[in-house]
Amino acid sequence: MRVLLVSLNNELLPEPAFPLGLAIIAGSLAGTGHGYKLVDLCFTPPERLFAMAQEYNPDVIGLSLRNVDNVAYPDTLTYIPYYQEVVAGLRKSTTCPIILGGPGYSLFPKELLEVLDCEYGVRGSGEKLFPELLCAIHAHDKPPDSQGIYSLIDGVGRCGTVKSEVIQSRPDHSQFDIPAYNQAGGMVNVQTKRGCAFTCIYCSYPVLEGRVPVTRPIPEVVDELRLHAEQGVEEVYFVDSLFNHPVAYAKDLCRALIAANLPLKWTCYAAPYLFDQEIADLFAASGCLGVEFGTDCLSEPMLKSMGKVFSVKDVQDASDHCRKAGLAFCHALLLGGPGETWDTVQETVDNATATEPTAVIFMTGLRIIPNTKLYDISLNEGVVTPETNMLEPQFYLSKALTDLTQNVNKLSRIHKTWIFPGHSIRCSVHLADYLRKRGARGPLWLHMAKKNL
Ligand code: B12
Ligand code: SF4
Repeated sequence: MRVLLVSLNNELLPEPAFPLGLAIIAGSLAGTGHGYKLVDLCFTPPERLFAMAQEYNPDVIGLSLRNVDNVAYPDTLTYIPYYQEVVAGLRKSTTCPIILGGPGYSLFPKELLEVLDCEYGVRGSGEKLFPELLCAIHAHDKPPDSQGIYSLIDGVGRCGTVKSEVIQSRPDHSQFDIPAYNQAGGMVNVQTKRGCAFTCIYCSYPVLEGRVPVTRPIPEVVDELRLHAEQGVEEVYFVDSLFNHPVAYAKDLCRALIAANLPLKWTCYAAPYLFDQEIADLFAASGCLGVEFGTDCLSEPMLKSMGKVFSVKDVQDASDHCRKAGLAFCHALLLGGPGETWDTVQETVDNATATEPTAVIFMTGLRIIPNTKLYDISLNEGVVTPETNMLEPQFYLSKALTDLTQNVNKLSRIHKTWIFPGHSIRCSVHLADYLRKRGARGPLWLHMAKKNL
């Protein structure tokens, strides 16, 4: 069959995100006999996609939906109307079935099939299910009744927990414009594991990838990185939910990277938990430029309320270890959870400031995602009801946080290297362009100190 694969994401902030998931889907077609063409709407206007779809005349289209919205409050952005426009354009160019997939899709599998009026969806890891679904479509069979495949035509679709799955196909980058990502400050992405064992109340990552971390063989990861380095890639982002857990695996991977001596720099998400001096040193020695800690808050009662397993002291220690190792670090803060008051916010702000971070990403309001503990709390408190359309961005914000905008504006004037995405402060395409033109590469937060903003 002729398969048209499309990455719909065109969000440029905080940087263009290389669609690794779709590259893995493309890789899963190797040896299946299906041919494919790939269009990445990050750098291609939709009109070109429509023309190409008409010319290629695909038997099936696979759409990758990364983001549903920008999870930022109060300046919330939803991408659904744009997706509807793209699907409508494709429907004018072709008559073939459309399969949806990707992390955004996987959070709202039934809702998005309905809203976009597409035939099939694959929830969670797609590299095994997508070729299976193609086989079924080719044979005019009902799709396999597997947890993960949804169909409007055949009424298939079971909710349930996504199981962590080992990565089963190598990404195929051949039809992507990697130089365009480099030029726009993006990075090539690599995944070393799936799943997160922690239980933070709001988090969608275990919903998407499962609760048991499943790691890839280290030599396989190093081979993938070597291939990137040979093709001139200089910076890599590890897209793991948490790069530093399981700790022993992360340390072994760093040792393997040191031994491989690849000319690559990297950044990642990490937890400020069991982040000792040894791991900070290994990160630095293996090419790490900076670490984005999923800190969320720095007041003990709020850490507990958010389901965090670490303490304020753990965060202080992790920050010290980074500083000693020469690593840049940033705290991603998420304020406004159950029980938050301006006093607990102030405590977080004071403690975060004391760690002298390179930057802070300061988010207010928690996007409520179905199948999380926060969803249940929100139901109990009447923030949402079972009938609420959760595809429309719904946020939890503690009622005690009155005068949000004024207070955040005040904080932003004091903390010049802090970024406030939900308040559009130090987070704009204009600023990104400004920094990129001055040579900033990789995550923008690494460069916040470069200009008096
Ligand atoms: C790493 C990451 C980032 C990094 C990206 C760095 C980089 N250089 O790419 C940073 C921190 C910059 C970032 C930023 C943002 N992110 Co982010 N990010 C992630 C994360 C942790 C991993 C994404 C990833 O690459 N996964 C690895 C790949 C291999 O997996 P995958 O894409 O899911 O693909 C698999 C399946 O989905 C499926 N699949 C994928 N495509 C297709 C297509 C078809 C046809 C099929 C059948 C299957 C299929 O198969 C693939 C292989 O198994 C996810 C959470 C998560 N754990 O998934 C959030 C996530 C995707 N991000 C999210 C969001 C919202 C954002 C931001 C908008 C936040 C913001 N305001 O800044 C920005 C947008 C950036 C952009 N330009 O788009 C949300 C999206 C959901 C939503 N509510 O919309 C997520 C899910 C997290 C969340 N908060 O819930 N992000
Ligand atoms: S916030 Fe981080 S540590 Fe907590 S569940 Fe999500 S990915 Fe895991």
